[in-house]
Order: sequence, then structure tokens, then C-alpha cells
Amino acid sequence: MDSTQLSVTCIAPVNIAVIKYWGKRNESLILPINDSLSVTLSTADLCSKTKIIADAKFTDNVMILNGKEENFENERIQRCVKEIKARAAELGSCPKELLEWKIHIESENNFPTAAGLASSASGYACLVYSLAQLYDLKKQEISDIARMGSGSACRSIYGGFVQWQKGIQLDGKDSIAFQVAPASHWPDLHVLILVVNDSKKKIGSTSGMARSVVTSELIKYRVEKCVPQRIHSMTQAIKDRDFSKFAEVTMKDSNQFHAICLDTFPPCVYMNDVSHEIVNYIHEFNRTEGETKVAYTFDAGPNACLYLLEKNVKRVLSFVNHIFPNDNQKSAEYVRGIPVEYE
Ligand code: 2P0
Repeated sequence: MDSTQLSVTCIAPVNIAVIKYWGKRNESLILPINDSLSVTLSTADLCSKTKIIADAKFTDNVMILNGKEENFENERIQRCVKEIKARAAELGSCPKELLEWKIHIESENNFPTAAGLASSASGYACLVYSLAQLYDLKKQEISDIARMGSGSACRSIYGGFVQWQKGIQLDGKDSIAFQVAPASHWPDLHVLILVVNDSKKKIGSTSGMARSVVTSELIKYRVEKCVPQRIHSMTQAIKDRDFSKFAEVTMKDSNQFHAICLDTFPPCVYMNDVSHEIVNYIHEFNRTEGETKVAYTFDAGPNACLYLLEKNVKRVLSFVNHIFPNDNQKSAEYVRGIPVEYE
């Protein structure tokens, strides 16, 4: 190679699941017990940005996350870097000496951690995508490598509507994400995130789901009897742009996920009183409007993600502002997003 330095910069967006991933069958490879399905949001709204510099003169590998140095030996980072390099070496996709050079990684999110939104999905998707650019693995399947960083990250590798199939192989090679439909298929679908203030420290997703797998009875029922049908109904709802069906399945799956969290022992309590009020208000709103105009879904925290059609955004926003005026007592701010398509 002529040059002694190479650099790439990439961005990757957040995704919000409508059929939740909860539970692993293999902790170190991050293999899930059920399929999941999500919508990837626009990078203009919520995303991670990662710059990687490889330099023949660097003496150490360095990882800086949101301005703070991280331990490069972190198991998840190591798994991603090693796997990408192994594939590049096997395929001979880049010069051999490039694989020897140390790398400096700098990553940041364009949304505040205080917003309470999970950044591991966009963060690891961005890290793995950037590494794939650096080592010229552009046309290769990389969602299984992003998965080794954080399960939900594999879904952020693709835009639009994305399914993560759990796979059946022990090595996880078939536990990958794929696009169900591009964002352009349903451009008027919007997302509104209500950031619910909450000071309580929640149990992290990784340990919460591990506890659910061991202690919850309901999780077995969900995996066997509910998720396969839901994936089927959700895929059909997306294909038909059937908002009412999409909303019903989204809300039922969120509720069942949180029921499993409560069936976990000791329980994982992620939703708070404001979250439950939002649920009640939305059902009441849909009932009085005479049709389902909004769907809620909650991840491992109290924030509500609302799915709705563009024509109803104004009406729903005025409803949200009416029930949660910004009085600092019981406030819900919002972030708006749309599904995104990207290369
Ligand atoms: C999801 N969540 O499908 C579900 C819904 C949270 C609730 O994916 O251990 O941070 O890194 O694989 O990916 C959060 O799980 O967990 C998650 P690890 P991750 O979006």
C-alpha cells in the first residue's frame, strides 16, 4: 500500500422493535430464542456516528465513546473486530498489512443518553459497518457480526422494516437480519418517542433477559405459541400497509414483553405510572376516534414509542400536549422520526 493511514466515517440509525427480542439461547454468540421485527429510523433523527483510523504508526488500539475512552479489550468490541478481520483475511478483501495496523475508533450518538434510548443497536451496527468499509467487506453479510456486539444491532444494519431470524445453527451463521420491506414501501408511517422522566435505575436488557429465560414460565409460551404467528401477521400488515393490524400486533407484543418482565423473578419493572397512563390514554383516544390511529410500544424503560400515520401526527401531537403539558411534574417530551432507507 502507498499510504500509511486509512480512515472511514459512517452513521447508523436506531431501530424500534414491534416484535421484541427478549432472551438468548447462547450468551456469548448472542443467539436469540425468538425472531424479532423492527423499524429502522431516519439517521437525521437518532443515530450513531463512528470514525475509524487505521495507521501503520499507531502503537495501540483505542476506542472513544461519546468523548470517553473505553476499554478496547471489552469482550463485545473484541468479538466484532476479530470476526471482521478473520473474514477479511479469509476473503483477501484488503491488503494483509492493513489487518496488522492498530486502529483508533471514535463513536458518538446524536441523541442524549439522558433521553433513555438504547444506543447499543446503532452503536454496534455503526462499528461493524465502519469496520466492513475499512477492510473492504462491502458486499458481505455483516448483520451476524453486528449481532455479536449487541443483539438488536443486527437489525440496524438494514433500513426500513427488518426481521432478525433467530436461526437454528449452533454457530449462529443463520442468525441474521434481512429487510422485510424498504422504508419507501410505507413512507407515511411515523414514530413519536415520548421521553418519560424517570430517576429509577432499571436492570439492563442483557441481565434482565437472562433472568427471564431462567425464571419466567410465560416466556416459553410466547416463544412457541405467539411470536411465530405475530411475525407472520406483522409481515402481512406491513405488506398490506394495514395500520390497524400493525398497531394491534405492536401493542399486544409490547404488553406481552412487559408481562414476561413481571413474570421474571425477581421481576424487571420497566414501565412506570406515566407509561401506564400513556397506554390507557392511547386506548381511550383510539376508541373515541372510532379507529386505531396510534400504537404504543415500550422497550426496557419507561419511554413510549408511538407509531402513527403522517395524516394523524398533528392530531396526536395536540392530544399528547394536552394530556402531558410540560409542567415538569409529569412531562413527556417527544422526538419525531420516520423510517429510513439507506445504502
Ligand atoms: C428489542 N430490546 O427487540 C428489545 C426490546 C429491549 C426490549 O433488543 O444483550 O441491548 O446486547 O443482545 O440488544 C435490547 O437488547 O441486548 C433489546 P444484548 P440488546 O429491541
